[in-house]
Amino acid sequence: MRKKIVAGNWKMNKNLEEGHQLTSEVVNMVKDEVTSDVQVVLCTPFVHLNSISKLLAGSKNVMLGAQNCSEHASGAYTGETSVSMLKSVGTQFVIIGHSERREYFGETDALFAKKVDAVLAAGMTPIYCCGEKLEVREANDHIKLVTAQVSEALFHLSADALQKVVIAYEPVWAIGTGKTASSAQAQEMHAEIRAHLAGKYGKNVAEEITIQYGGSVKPDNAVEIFAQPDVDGGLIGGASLKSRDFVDIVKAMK
Ligand code: G2H
Repeated sequence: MRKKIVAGNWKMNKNLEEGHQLTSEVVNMVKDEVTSDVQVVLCTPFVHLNSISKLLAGSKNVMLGAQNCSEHASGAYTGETSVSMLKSVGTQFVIIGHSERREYFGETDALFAKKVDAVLAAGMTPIYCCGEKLEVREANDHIKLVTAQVSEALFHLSADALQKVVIAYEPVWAIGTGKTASSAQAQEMHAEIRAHLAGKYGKNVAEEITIQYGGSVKPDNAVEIFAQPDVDGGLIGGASLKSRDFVDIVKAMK
């Protein structure tokens, strides 16, 4: 049985005090209300990780994630954050390949492959994001593009290593726009990604990989999206900034 994981991606939001408050609310609500075995991850800004890690210490199923990392181990890389730094403050997950990193910071699949290696070598879980822009979907090239993103960043891994990776499918046209993929569009792409993994690693390995959906997930659309057989959780941006909305989304993952 693959793991169900709902992760909040706070992006560049919340100062430290606000982040502590949001974390405490989420931890308490999850403890009181979440009965399923879903794992919850809070991907906070770097500067909050150390102190939020302490707030999560007593929580069984709320874990800590970062939103990026350097591909380098250490050294003269001004402004960068290494995987060992992240690990040393209790980080368990690292988002890699988010479309905002692709679009605004020029990051490529070749770079993501290195970052995935660094995260795995440090003993953390990469959440590797893939997804197409609107013009790619309109040209009906979305499956080709997304499966290529998966191959280029992940297919150098051994089967053992791949099984430690989480994939997040996030159609770019649905990110922060209020538009979501329909549950059928999400299911179609998740099944295509899983078939692509199976083609390289075999069906048994592919069946073990958690594939999250991301892109304007809200409490009122989460139930239908999460009910799809190949959707194993969500990567939640805007709606993760309010504890009530985020925990309602977590509860939609059965
Ligand atoms: C996609 C998602 C979180 P939102 O970027 O990764 O954000 O839910 O705001 O569309």
